[in-house]
Amino acid sequence: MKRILVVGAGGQIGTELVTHLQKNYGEDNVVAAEVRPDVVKKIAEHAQAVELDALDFQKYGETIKKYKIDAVYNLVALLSAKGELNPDLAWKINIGALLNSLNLARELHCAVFTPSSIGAFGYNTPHYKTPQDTIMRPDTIYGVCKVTGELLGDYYFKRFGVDARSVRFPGLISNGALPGGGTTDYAVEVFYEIWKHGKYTCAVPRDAYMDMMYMPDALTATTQLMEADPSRLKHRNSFNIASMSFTPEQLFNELKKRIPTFTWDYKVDPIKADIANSWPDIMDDSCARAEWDWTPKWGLQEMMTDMLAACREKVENGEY
Ligand code: AKB
Repeated sequence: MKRILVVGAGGQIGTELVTHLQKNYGEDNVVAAEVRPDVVKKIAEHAQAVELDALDFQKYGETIKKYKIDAVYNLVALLSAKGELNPDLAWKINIGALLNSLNLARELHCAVFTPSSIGAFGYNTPHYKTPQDTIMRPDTIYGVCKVTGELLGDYYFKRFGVDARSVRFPGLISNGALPGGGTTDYAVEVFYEIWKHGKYTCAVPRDAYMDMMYMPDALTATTQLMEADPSRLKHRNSFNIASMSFTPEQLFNELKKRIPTFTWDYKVDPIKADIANSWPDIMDDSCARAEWDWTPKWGLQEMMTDMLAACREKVENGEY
C-alpha cells in the first residue's frame, strides 16, 4: 500500500483529504503535516500528525524518509484575496512549498499532487467553457503562482521523471475547516451565516459567475487522478474539473426557496470583485473526463441539502 504525506493538512482541503486518504489507503499509511502546533494537536486525535514548515527543506526531507513516503500531497497555499494583500509572502509560501515538494520528490522518488485553481486563468482567458489548453495570463499573484506551479510540475515530470499531477480546483464548498482568504469563500460562509444570523453580507458582486465544487467531488478527483493509468494521461499539470457554476445572487435565491426568512445584501470588496470577474464562468472539463474518467456526483441542490444540514448542526453546537 502507498504511504502518503499531506502537507498543509490543517487547511480547508487537507482537513477532509486526510480522512478520505485514510479510508482509501489505511490509517497507518497517511501522515498529516501542518505548521501550526495547535492544529497539529487537533489532527493527532485522529491521524498520524507531524509539525512541519514546508519551507524547511531539511525537516521536510527527513519526514519523507522517516515515514517512507511514496506520494506527497502539497496543499500549502496563501489564497487569492489574501495573496493580494501580501504578494511577496504569497510567492514565498506558495512557490517555496512547491519547489521543496518537487525537489524532494525528485531526490526521494515520490509522486506529487499540488492543486492548481480557476485562479490560474485571467481576464483574457475565454470565460465560457474555458478550454483545457488556453491563454493563461492571471491577474493575481495567486494565479501567477498557480501557472508557475503547473509549468514546474510538467517540467519536473519531463526533465526528471517526477510523477507530478494536478487539477484546477473550482471554489470548494465544504463544512470541515473554513477556507481563509479566498475569493470563493462566500459560498461557504453563507451556509453558516444563514443559521447564525439569518442574513449574509456578500463581498463578491451579485452577478459574478464562478465554477464551484462540493468537497466530496474534489476529494474523489484528487485520488482518482493520482491513481489514474499514466499511459492515458496526455495532460498532467493541470486538469480542468467542473461540476457547478453560479453567481452569488443565484445561490442566495436558491437558499431563499429553502429558508424563506433568509435575507442578504452586498458590500463589494474591490479586490475580490476584480478577481472574481477575471476568473472563468464555467470550465470545460472534457480532457479530465476522457483521460481519467472524471465524473462529478454533486450538483447544486444536493450540495445545498448536505451543507445546510451540516452547518446547522455546527452552529447549534457552537462550533461556528
Ligand atoms: C480562492 O478563492 O482563492 C480559492 C480558489 C478558487 O483557488 N478558493
